[in-house]
Amino acid sequence: MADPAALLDEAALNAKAIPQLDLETVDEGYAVQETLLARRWARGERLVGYKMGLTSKAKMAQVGVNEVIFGRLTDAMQVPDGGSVDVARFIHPRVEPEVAFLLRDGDIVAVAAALELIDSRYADFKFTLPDVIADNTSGAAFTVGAWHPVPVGIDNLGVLLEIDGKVVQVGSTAAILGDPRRAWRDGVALAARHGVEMSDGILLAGAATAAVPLAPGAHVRTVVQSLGTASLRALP
Ligand code: OOG
Ligand code: MG
Repeated sequence: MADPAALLDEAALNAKAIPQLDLETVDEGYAVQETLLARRWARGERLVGYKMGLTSKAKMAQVGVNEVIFGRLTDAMQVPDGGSVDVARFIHPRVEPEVAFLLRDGDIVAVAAALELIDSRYADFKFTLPDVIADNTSGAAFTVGAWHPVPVGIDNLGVLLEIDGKVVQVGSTAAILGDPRRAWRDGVALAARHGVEMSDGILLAGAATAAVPLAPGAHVRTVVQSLGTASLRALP
């Protein structure tokens, strides 16, 4: 078989879906993710953080995979808050509301509302657990709102996702493993088991609601109670 990391990399670069790889194990998935990222570091991209995936029941149900996963965020994936993103670069982009942590030396130093744009490189957005891990957990782009000091409780904050001013998803940070800080703790442990130290940079805790298709021209905003907003516009 062709190098799975090369297939995934080219699928993303050409915005052209590929068939599922049918990798067999989680370890194999993370090994392919590592090789995929190595191709991006070689093109000059830089690591800016990490993302957790499938930390809520809504997300697990949407994609039919029931395990928490982690991926990497690069500088090329970051869109400034209120900025624009060319969705023609993606295959079948979806957007979801996130809570972002800023990590320094293994501690959380700030928190923000965020948006994640996911785009499975697999046809029909269908994959197994090892395959989605290999695909850097469908990561495509993200936007982080203004950083805030960490409020005392962040385990039950209301979350709204709006498209063109209309609310399309409603949830609570409680949906994220009961508390987004648990996504951080579990994420650090999971990453460590796979040889990755998740101690500095941005960490997306995983979406509290299902993801929504992102169409050209759409204006997307999330509001997280006490944490403010994050927004982006899909270019027409
Ligand atoms: C996998 C990525 C999941 C999240 O927030 O749960 C994720 C996918 O849904 O394609 O980013
Ligand atoms: Mg996500």
